[in-house]
Amino acid sequence: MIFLLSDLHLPNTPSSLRDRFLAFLAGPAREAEAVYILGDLFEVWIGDAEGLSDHAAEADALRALRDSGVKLYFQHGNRDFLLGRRYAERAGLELLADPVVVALDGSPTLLSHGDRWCSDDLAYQRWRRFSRKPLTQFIFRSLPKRLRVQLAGAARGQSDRDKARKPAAIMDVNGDAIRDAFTSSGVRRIIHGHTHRPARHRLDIDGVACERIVLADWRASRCEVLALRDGQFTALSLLA
Ligand SMILES: [Mn+2]
Repeated sequence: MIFLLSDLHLPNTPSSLRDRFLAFLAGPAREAEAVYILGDLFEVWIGDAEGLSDHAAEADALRALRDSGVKLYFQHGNRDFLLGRRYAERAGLELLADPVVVALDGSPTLLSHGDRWCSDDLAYQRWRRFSRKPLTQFIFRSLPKRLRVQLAGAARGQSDRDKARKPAAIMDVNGDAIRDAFTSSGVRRIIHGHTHRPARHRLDIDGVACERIVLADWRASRCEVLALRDGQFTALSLLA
């Protein structure tokens, strides 16, 4: 069995979502061959030093799961793109490129956080390019913690205001971007998160039946992971 999840947006304060994630790692995840985390596991990430202290519980639980033989993969989201090697090594996470093709149950599958395909949102794509530059990240990392906290808060505030203001359609993936992703990668299946629009979309790409699966974001009323077993996808709810 393989589990895929994204967009948990775990805060660095006590939260039922964090408890449910830890319970998942100690429980159902133990049955898996691999767990793929497709970004935005954490709500905010200003650096690994802070992450190692704020999210020590998650690092310990992930590490224990990895040590039990479950492979753990992590792709960066737009909230936790600064998660680095230090935290990844401590937690036993293998960092994946975005996008990346992996064989899931023998079927090549393109995995991504998904924000790259929201290409109608030009302002967001500008921010994305800027924030992913090595120089930007180098400068950010060298700032004092107080300033990094402030900047991360400002970026989140801007993103929340934008979300309230922008038409819903531009915050979804762009159809042409998805078509390009299918044709350039040659896969028949894409799995991503980010848009908070969980669904399974069937598409016809140049006469080939393809599928795009969107993972569910977590909230108090919905904590679910996608399970893949014997070629079948099912959503597993973690609300007891
Ligand atoms: Mn996201």
